[in-house]
Amino acid sequence: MSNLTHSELKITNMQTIESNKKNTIIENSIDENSIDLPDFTSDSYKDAYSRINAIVIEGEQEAHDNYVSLATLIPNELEELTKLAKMELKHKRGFTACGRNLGVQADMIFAKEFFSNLHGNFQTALKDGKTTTCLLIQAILIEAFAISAYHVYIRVADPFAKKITQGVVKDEYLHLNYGQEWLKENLATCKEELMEANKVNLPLIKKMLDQVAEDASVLAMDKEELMEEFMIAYQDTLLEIGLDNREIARMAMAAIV
Ligand code: PL3
Ligand code: FE2
Ligand code: FE2
Repeated sequence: MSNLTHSELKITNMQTIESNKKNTIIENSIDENSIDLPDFTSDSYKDAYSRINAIVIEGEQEAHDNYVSLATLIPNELEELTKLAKMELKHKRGFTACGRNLGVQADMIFAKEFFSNLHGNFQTALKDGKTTTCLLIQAILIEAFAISAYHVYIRVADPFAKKITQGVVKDEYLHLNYGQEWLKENLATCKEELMEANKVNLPLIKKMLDQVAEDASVLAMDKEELMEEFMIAYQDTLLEIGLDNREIARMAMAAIV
């Protein structure tokens, strides 16, 4: 595997200068790091990647469009929202490069369909001027989904994609934080809408997770881990917004339907 070549080279160099004991430690740590890493060149990997990569590319494009739309609902924050939207296009370019690097053609038709329900709900809320619902869908649910998935992916990604994804995930926290702070400030007036939007859209996130699980497992991403990471990110955010444990538990239960 190409990511081992550099490390193996390093060992060869070190063997001439380091003690045997030290080399054993270095070799063990390399074994641990490379354990369970998939073969990035296999047909099965590339086939699964053609859908996962498309989902991420489509997700980043839709995130861009959603922040541009949000600026029409929160016009006094046009500048900030434009900044977030621009980051999403940069993410899209990054993940497009990841697919190109592996020689994979992204299945964009599959990805559009994957997002269609959530996309529809965002568009309806936008038309009705429901800022809270739009923010919950994009800045909380989608961003928490992205953050959790990217974290799990970073552990098993090829070296090129790993670097890109590490850069992206830092930005996604800023996006999640944006939604979190707006909802926190407006909690007194938006709680009811927040609960309703969660009830409708959290089950969609769960469904999307179920749908992506099989392809993700080919990329060595574990479904349980994806779900755990998502729930941790989501619960943390709701707590920061100012909801209490009982309200959060009630909201999380919406996923079990
Ligand atoms: C928000 O800025 C972007 C939203 C993107 C949605 C992400 C969905 C993640 C699905 C699982 C992907 C695993 C990561 C693989 C990266 C090539
Ligand atoms: Fe993004
Ligand atoms: Fe984002």
